[in-house]
Amino acid sequence: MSSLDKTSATQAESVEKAPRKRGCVGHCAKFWWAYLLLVIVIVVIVVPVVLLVAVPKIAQGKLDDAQLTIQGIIVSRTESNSLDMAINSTITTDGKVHANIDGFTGVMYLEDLEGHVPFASINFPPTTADALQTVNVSQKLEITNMEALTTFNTWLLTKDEVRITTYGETHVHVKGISRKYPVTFKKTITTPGLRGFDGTTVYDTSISLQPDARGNNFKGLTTIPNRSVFTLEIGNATFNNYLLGKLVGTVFIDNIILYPGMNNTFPMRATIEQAPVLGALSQKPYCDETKGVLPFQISGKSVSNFGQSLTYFADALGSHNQTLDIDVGTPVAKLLGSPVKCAAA
Ligand SMILES: *[C@@H]1O[C@H](CO)[C@@H](O)[C@H](O)[C@H]1NC(C)=O
Ligand SMILES: *[C@@H]1O[C@H](CO)[C@@H](O)[C@H](O)[C@H]1NC(C)=O
Ligand SMILES: *[C@@H]1O[C@H](CO)[C@@H](O)[C@H](O)[C@H]1NC(C)=O
Ligand SMILES: *[C@@H]1O[C@H](CO)[C@@H](O)[C@H](O)[C@H]1NC(C)=O
Ligand SMILES: *[C@@H]1O[C@H](CO)[C@@H](O)[C@H](O)[C@H]1NC(C)=O
Ligand SMILES: CC(=O)N[C@H]1CO[C@H](CO)[C@@H](O)[C@@H]1O
Repeated sequence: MSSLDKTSATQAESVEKAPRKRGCVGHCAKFWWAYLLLVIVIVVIVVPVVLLVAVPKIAQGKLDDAQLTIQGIIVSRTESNSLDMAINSTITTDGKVHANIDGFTGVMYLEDLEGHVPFASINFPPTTADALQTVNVSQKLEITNMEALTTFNTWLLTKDEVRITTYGETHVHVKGISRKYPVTFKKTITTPGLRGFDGTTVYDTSISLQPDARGNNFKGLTTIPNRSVFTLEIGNATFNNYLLGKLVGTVFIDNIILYPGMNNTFPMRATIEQAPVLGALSQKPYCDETKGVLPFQISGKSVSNFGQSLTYFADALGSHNQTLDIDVGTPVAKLLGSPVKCAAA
C-alpha cells in the first residue's frame, strides 16, 4: 500500500466521524430507554452470570489446582469399634484468590479400589486459600464400615504405595462477595505403604528347652521398618508361625506402636514346637550353607489392645505371610554344646 492511499483513508475516516458524533446526541436522547434497558440487562443477566457461573468456576478451579500433602497420620487409642485419627497436612495454592473455605466432612477411600467405599470420615476445619495452609485435624473416628477399614489396612500393609482420595462438599466465600458458593473438595494423594514390613529382622535370639511361665521357649528382638507416614497403635499381636509350610507355633509381640522410620524395635517371644525346628536344622541347606538360619513365615492371628480385639488390624496382618530369616542355629548350638549336624541323606 502506498503512503498516498493511507493518507486518503485517514481523511475519509475523519470525514465520516464528524457527522456521527453530532447525530449521537439526538440518537442517544431518543433511544435512552434502550440504553437503560441494556444497562439493566447487563446488571440483571451478566452480573449474576459472573457471580453464579464464573466466580464459582474460578473458585472450583483454584481448589482443584490446590495440592494436598500429608505429613503424618497417627492412628491411636484403637478400640474394637473406634479409633483416634490425627492428620497433619498442608494445602498449597497459588494464593491469588482470596477466599475462605468452610469446614466440611470429608470421606476417605482407596482410589484404586472399585466402589470407592469410604473407610473413614474426617471433619476438616475451615481454611483460607492462602498460598500455604496447615491443616491439622485430630478426632475420634467411629468405625462405620469395618470391611472397608480392614481392606484399607491390608492395602497399607502389603502395598508399595496407596492412593487415598479425600472427598467432600463444602462452600467457598470469595472476598468482596457476600454469597457463598458450593464447591467440591476432591484430592487424591499417593503415600508409601508398609510393603509387608519387608526388611523386618529378628536377632538376639535365645531358646530354652523348658518353656517359661507363659509357655514361651523362644525370645528375641525384632526391628520392623515402617516406610509409611502412619503411626499405628496396634497393641498386642500374635502371629501364626510357619516353618517350611507347616504351622510350628505362635509368635507374640506386645505393645506395638509403629512409628514411621527404622527404629521400631520390640521384644518378641514365641512358643515353638521343637521337633520340626531341630529337624529343619539338620537338613541342607540349613545345617551347612545358612549356618542354622531358618526361613520362618509369620502371619497375623489376633490383635488386642487393652482388652479390645482389633479385627481391622488382625485380618490385615493375617492376609499376608512375612518371611523372617531367624538364626536358630546359634542359640541351639549354645544349648546343646555343638551345632546340629547335617543328617545322613
Ligand atoms: C503434627 O505435628 C506436631 C508438631 O510437629 C506433632 O507433635 C504431631 O505428632 C503431628 N501429628 C501427626 C498426625 O503427624
Ligand atoms: C501441624 O503439623 C505440622 C507438621 O505437619 C507442625 O509443624 C505444626 O506444629 C502442627 N500444628 C499444630 C497446631 O499441631
Ligand atoms: C502362609 O503360609 C502358610 C504355610 O505355607 C499357609 O498355610 C498359609 O495359608 C499362608 N497364609 C497366607 C495368608 O498366605
Ligand atoms: C535409631 O536407632 C539407632 C540405634 O538405636 C540410633 O543409632 C539412631 O540414632 C536412631 N535413629 C533415630 C532417627 O531415632
Ligand atoms: C499386652 O499384654 C500384657 C499381658 O500379657 C498386658 O499387661 C498389656 O497391658 C497388654 N498391652 C496392651 C497394649 O494391650
Ligand atoms: C526403612 C524405611 O523404609 N524407613 C522409612 C520409614 O518411614 C520414614 C518416614 O515415612 C522414612 O523416612 C524412612 O525411610
